Amino acid sequence: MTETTPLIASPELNVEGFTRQYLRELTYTQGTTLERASTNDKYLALARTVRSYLMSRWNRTVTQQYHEPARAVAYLSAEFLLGRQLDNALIASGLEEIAAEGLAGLGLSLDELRAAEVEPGLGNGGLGRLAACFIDSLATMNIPAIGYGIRYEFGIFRQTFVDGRQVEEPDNWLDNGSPWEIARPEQEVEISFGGHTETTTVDGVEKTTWVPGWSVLALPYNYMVPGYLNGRVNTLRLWSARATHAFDLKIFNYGDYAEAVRAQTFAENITKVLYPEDSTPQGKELRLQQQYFFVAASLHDFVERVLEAGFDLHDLPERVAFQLNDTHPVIAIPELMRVLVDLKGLAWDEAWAITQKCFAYTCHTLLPEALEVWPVELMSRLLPRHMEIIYRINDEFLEQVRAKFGNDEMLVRRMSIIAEYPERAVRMAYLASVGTTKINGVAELHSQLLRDKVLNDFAAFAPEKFTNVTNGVTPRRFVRLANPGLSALITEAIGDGWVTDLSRLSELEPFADDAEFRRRFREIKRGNKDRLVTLLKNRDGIDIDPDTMLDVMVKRLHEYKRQLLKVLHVVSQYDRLKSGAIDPATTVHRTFVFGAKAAPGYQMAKEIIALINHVGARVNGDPVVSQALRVAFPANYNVTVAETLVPAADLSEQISLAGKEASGTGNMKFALNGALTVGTDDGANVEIRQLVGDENFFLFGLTEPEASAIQEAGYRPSSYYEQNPDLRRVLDLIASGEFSGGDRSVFEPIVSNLLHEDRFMVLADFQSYMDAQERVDTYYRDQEAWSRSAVLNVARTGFFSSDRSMQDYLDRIWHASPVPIEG
Ligand code: GL4
Repeated sequence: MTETTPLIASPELNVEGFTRQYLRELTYTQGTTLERASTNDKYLALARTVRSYLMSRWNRTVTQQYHEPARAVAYLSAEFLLGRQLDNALIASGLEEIAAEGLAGLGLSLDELRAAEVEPGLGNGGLGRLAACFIDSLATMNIPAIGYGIRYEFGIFRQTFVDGRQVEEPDNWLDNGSPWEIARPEQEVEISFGGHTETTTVDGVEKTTWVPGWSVLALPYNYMVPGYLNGRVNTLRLWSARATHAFDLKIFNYGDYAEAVRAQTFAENITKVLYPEDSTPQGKELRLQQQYFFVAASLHDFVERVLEAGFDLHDLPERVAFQLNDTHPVIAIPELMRVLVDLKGLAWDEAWAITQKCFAYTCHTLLPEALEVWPVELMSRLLPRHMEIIYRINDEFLEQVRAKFGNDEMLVRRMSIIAEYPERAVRMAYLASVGTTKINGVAELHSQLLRDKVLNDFAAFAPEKFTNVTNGVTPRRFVRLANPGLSALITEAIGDGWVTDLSRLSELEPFADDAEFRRRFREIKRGNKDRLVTLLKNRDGIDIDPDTMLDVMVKRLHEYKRQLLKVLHVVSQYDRLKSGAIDPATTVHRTFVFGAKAAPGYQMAKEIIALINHVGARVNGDPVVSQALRVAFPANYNVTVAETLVPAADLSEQISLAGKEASGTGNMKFALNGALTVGTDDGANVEIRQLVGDENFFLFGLTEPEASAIQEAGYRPSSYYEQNPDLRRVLDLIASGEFSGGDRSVFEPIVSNLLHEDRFMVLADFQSYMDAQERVDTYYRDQEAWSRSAVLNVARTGFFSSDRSMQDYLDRIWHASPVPIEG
């Protein structure tokens, strides 16, 4: 492709240029005046102004990509939890100060307009946020990459509390306009479902075709993914469902207008809403439709581009690495086979070799219930051709298993992609293991447990496929933007190279022993707490005291993460303060901050939310206890809140049962911002502790082998209750109705579950956790020692940059290289 568009210069990168462009956007795109404009008008004009600075880079990147022979990374993910776009675009374009000054010149405040942005909540939690960090890093590292996902009309629900209980409200994030996306209706793709297959013999060769029953259109929306000050702007392409025109027309011709509109709605349902379960999929038909919908559209999109650029499909593995973000996009494997064999006429074996080389799979869980499984009945009805392809993949795979291990039918049954019980179903993690070149876990311990437990047969069959890539977080959003004070201090000490090379934080190490540096570090932490005070006051009407230790547990509400263990600690402190066992005047004052959404159908999680809120109300309302303790549980925790909360935290709670949290990424964000961690030996906590050192980390709890051994021997939680008087007091207090207005029935299910089942061993770890919290208090009294440890946490956790994660993927899995943008 030759570029014929004359180069339109970007607006000038100075205050005059910015102001001119801003007024242009306000006048000609928003159609208003400075005097009349609403806050939303002013925000939209600002977003478009910033976007205009990145537009020519975006065009240049896309054009160059068409010609490039380089291997591209295509990251397939059902979730991208992007967070607000404006700030990131401002720093990526170098406009931060210019914009602030330009707006001030017009009597506007950048901070105020910033606050008008509604974040796109197109993910549930860590998995979706990880995808967003990864595409940021790929752009910053100059890797030709594209993200493919779903443009949900409603993202993760908005959480509110009514009487302390979670109530979900729709997240209509598109309502006020969406200045960061560009629709490309001319590039829409038709995606089919249902129907049946037909096999015919042509010249002695059998050929199967799919005769689908219905179809919808996938309409792409492009989002910019700007690299940090490097001239590259990659693309995130999110698909939205529309009814096909043909479908409409047919019904319109019958004169049934209402029916035609209904069909439209039916089609658009596919991308209507993000499923709000994190780690506990519900196996809903619409979810499989979503998965196939975005994956088929994305493969088509990429394959057609490769063909248009004149490449041969046999070379597809040299053109692309498709990364499957968990099992959600795994239906891409049979889909690529269908495209290559049925549509492009390649022989099966040839197509299979290509497919395996193109795909790699990341597993993000250890919970058996999180591994997606689709009933054969459903798969056959919705995707009959794919079901046939999966059967053939499975038959050939099981032949190889027999060839390698002999006729061990138990093993064959265990490894079959098709489960037989409790119903015939496709195990997507197994399909992913068979159809890819590489399988990775997301932290060392997790990858080890994948090999040893979850996928052990597959690891025995193809050990070379298994690898680890420890997760990371983007330092642009989670340090540079979220913590401007600390960023400036770091830059003053070691220069600004750390923003794109976070390993350089190690140069801060000597400053841990510098009293003046520590003092400034504390001053910044205190300033960050003040920012949080303002946020919680304005957003939630919550008052917190910035002079207390900020003890934070924010993450999805899940039993394995053990918010309950944290509650038991709060209740224990409440009890000791009330009974006079500790003195509110002399004890360390803490504010416990919780943030957590529960999947709407997850009853126990919702009960735990109610318990936290009820305990919080009691603690905060008690004249004695509240002198020393307060609980803050702002509703609707999201990326935006995290950006203010994380830099303010003193203590990071990472207290999952060992062997259950695949990695965690919040743990990294807190450590990088100078919070100390109280944590179990789980997920990436293991690596954090190894890096920061035992003396700068509060470790507690069973190890994974210990927990497994107890479970195997028969775990009896009530024995801990019987033997530990402190634990007994805490559970009895909850059971007594102390936190439920005297009503003993309210939290009975929680207490009874702990005593009789306690799947995640809260009671087993209770005492060890209490002891760790004692150590926290003691250490916190020595502010010099504490801030020394905090600085060392920052200096030693540069490893957890998502740039490093991306480099590991590049070296171990993708084998793609950077391509600088010219011009
Ligand atoms: C998760 C894991 O639970 C979490 O530990 C991990 O950090 C994250 C990203 O790898 O993926 N898996 C699922 S499902 N949701 C997650 O957040």
